[in-house]
Amino acid sequence: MSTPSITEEVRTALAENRPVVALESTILSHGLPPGRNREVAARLERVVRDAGAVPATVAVLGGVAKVGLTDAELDHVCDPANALVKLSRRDLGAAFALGLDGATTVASTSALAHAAGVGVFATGGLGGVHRGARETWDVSADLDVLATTPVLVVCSGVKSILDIGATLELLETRSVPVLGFGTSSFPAFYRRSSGFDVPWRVETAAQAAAVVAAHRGSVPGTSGVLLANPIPVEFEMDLDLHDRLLAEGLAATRDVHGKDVTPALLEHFHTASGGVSIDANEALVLSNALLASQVAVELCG
Ligand code: PSU
Ligand code: MN
Repeated sequence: MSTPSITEEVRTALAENRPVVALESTILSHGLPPGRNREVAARLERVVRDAGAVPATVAVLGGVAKVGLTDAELDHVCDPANALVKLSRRDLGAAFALGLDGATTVASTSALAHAAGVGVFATGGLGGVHRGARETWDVSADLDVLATTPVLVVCSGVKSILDIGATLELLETRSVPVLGFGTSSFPAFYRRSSGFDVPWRVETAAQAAAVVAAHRGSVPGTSGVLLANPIPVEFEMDLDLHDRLLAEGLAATRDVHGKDVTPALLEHFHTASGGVSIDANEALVLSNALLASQVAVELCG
């Protein structure tokens, strides 16, 4: 892969071994409503800076992979009039060659961050194995990229719209270590616990950083690490509301396929919850950006 276009600020930080945190753009273009997405983009960058790291939001603009976006570029990514396409890792070559504007998922953000030399990445929810994957084969490329790309991904687990047990099994098969942050249960995005255990639990950012450093330094292979951080308690979604939205969302998107599935489900949650899910989504992604920054700081220490 040709080297992405890296902003001066990010390039300098990397050269000086200062902490950098990658952020994805699909959550902005396809995961949050217009207006709110731009506010969240700004808050995410602020959280990272306040924690002593440099934010590097990733997107493809005019066929060029960007690691670090200017304010004007963030405006562009967040404006629905620009209709950014959702780009997973396999779509990057097409986007480059055709000169497209696109938003990057966990898979493509991880790949581009790694290519730029950024090893820590914060997001909301990871893609995973969809319910019914036995028939549809719908398994997010996020899992495959995490298995082959040495980045730390900090997220709030995966949504219960997915088959969480199968997702965790696949992460085990593909040798991706999963750490629970202050929890022994894998989080389920809007809910703090999925009921499935995590293999490892860490209590502090320093501990998480020590695991990442040991994994990178002394374990053969090239997989990433998943650090699963539960949604802040005060934003955890009420269980009944959650279960209702989930049942309705799965029914409403039965005929949606491919890369449209995840955005359609998110849209349903946001509309049907009257915005509760948007507040939850923002709270957890900000919390993940903070934790990722703290780990990035430790890794540079
Ligand atoms: N899960 C969420 N919010 C999101 C996504 C997933 O709760 O915004 C986005 C991420 O960018 C993730 C992508 O990488 O969806 C996964 O899409 P798919 O299932 O099509 O691989
Ligand atoms: Mn899919």
